[in-house]
Amino acid sequence: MTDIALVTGASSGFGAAIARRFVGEGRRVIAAARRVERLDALAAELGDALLPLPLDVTDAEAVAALPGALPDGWRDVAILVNNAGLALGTAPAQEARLDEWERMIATNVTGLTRMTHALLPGMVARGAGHVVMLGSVAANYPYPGGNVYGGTKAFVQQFALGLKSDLVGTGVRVTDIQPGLCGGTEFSQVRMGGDAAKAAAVYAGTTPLSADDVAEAVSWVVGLPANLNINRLEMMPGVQGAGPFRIARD
Ligand code: NDP
Ligand code: 8X3
Repeated sequence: MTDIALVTGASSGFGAAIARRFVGEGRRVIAAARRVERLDALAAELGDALLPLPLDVTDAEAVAALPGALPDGWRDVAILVNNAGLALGTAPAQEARLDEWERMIATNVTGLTRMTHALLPGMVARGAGHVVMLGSVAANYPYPGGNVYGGTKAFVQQFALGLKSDLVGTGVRVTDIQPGLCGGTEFSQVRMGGDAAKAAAVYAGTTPLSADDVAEAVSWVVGLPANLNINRLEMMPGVQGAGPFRIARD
């Protein structure tokens, strides 16, 4: 019996790369996202080992019903990858849009929390499982315009550590993967409201991480012996580092 992984946000970027990597390693993957045609394309590429699952993680009822709604043979989810998430905007807090802040919280915090709440009891009952979060370096290092996005990822980090504490002795592992600058996904397109030039400028003149780098990290943490839990894994490209404090002078 192969492990079943449920990956949220599998229609793009990290989620699609993780789904491909897991299927390549012999796992079966439930690929969840809102853009069903993307998931269908992934299923056409990867075959029966991938089950497309139309899901909006901000839909409380759909997430709560998920464990019972999965088809027979797909219910024993051993690995949950809480990857669905987004940043919206780079404006300073005093100029930011409240609806964008609320959408980041609804997806990155509330959606991720509900997914975990829905699938964790099954893992504990089976005495094995792994919850992998896609956090960010933004949890650890503030930067101008990162305000609520960084706040959501700080929640993810502390939630993951809290889960780890609760789950001691249950056989369920928890890991927060914290990537830095990563190109080749739709993250910056989404953040810049679809402005392709602004999104491209984020990576201009750099060699950032790739989605495959992140998938490799996820694959590594879940493939480790069951007695070994990586709590947090922070990863940056060589071209990135933390900046200094900002000081306004007269
Ligand atoms: P992408 O924009 O390429 O992918 C985001 C995925 O999330 C999409 O598949 C999207 O699918 C899904 N998603 C968004 N909202 C929802 C929702 N309400 N319900 C279900 N799925 C949703 O971004 P990345 O792959 O780059 O990012 C993935 C994760 O990694 C995010 O949590 C992000 O914060 C984090 N991250 C990204 C970094 C980067 O530099 N790229 C660095 C560090 C962390 P759909 O629209 O089809 O629903
Ligand atoms: C995405 C990485 O540095 O843009 O989480 O916040 S960063």
